[in-house]
Amino acid sequence: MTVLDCNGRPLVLDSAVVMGILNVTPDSFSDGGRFLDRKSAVSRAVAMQQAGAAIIDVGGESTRPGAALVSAEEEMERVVPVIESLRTELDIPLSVDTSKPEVMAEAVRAGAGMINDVNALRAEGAVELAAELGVPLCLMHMQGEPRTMQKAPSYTDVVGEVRSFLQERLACCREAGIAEGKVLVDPGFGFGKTLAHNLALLRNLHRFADLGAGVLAGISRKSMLGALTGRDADERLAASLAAAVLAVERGAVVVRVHDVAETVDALSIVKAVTGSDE
Ligand code: 7PJ
Repeated sequence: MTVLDCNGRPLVLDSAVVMGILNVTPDSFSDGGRFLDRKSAVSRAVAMQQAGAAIIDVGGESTRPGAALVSAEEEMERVVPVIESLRTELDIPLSVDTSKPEVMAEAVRAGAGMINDVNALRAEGAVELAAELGVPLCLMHMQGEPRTMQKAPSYTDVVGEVRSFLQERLACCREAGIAEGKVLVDPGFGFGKTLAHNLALLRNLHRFADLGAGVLAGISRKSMLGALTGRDADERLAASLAAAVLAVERGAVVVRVHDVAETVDALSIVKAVTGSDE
């Protein structure tokens, strides 16, 4: 049995699980900032738990292409009170989607049980801090930075390069004393990638499974699905479910999604057919 101890709450990864996305940003593209207010953030998270989410990912910094930078203070004001409330209202673990060490520290103090960093702990002091905080981590690959990453993504071998990057970040964590079993890796769909890059990564996702870390995939409602279907973000449910199923078939153990109930249903079919719990 694979269990991550997320600040006292277990995340069981014997079969693929759903991470529900809770954006607490005023400009987040998929919920338009409607959940900024703490009470509605909490009720949305409770609904995601009831729908079968195994963990809720709380993010206060929009990382969509071209998004404005947010100060650590502003980000903390957005996420810390929400994490404090969720810690008492929910039973499942919480993760914090941040790249800033100050936010990581405050969020874990407030009850977050995982650090999900789209920058893979490359900020000054982040690896050492993560080792000290002791919670599980998700290391994501990104080429460039959110403001400019979609301008000219370029790779000669996208799968090999993303894999090497994650391997290097895992080694860095190991050297800092972080147990390998505590770390998830994520190729970072849409973060400095063209449609062709994203498709190559999804097609070859099984190649990340042998890095010695669980694989997390975040494809829900992303623009790669819009490019393939011609649909706006709020009409990408079917495409998101197909992507989640394909990712889990290729070894993903966590899928980060907006539509929790639907994804849980889809994954129950994958589990029944592939026997991924055996
Ligand atoms: C991801 C994320 C992702 C991980 C975002 C969005 C953009 N964290 N945070 N993986 N994406 N680990 O949800 O569209 O793909 S924010």
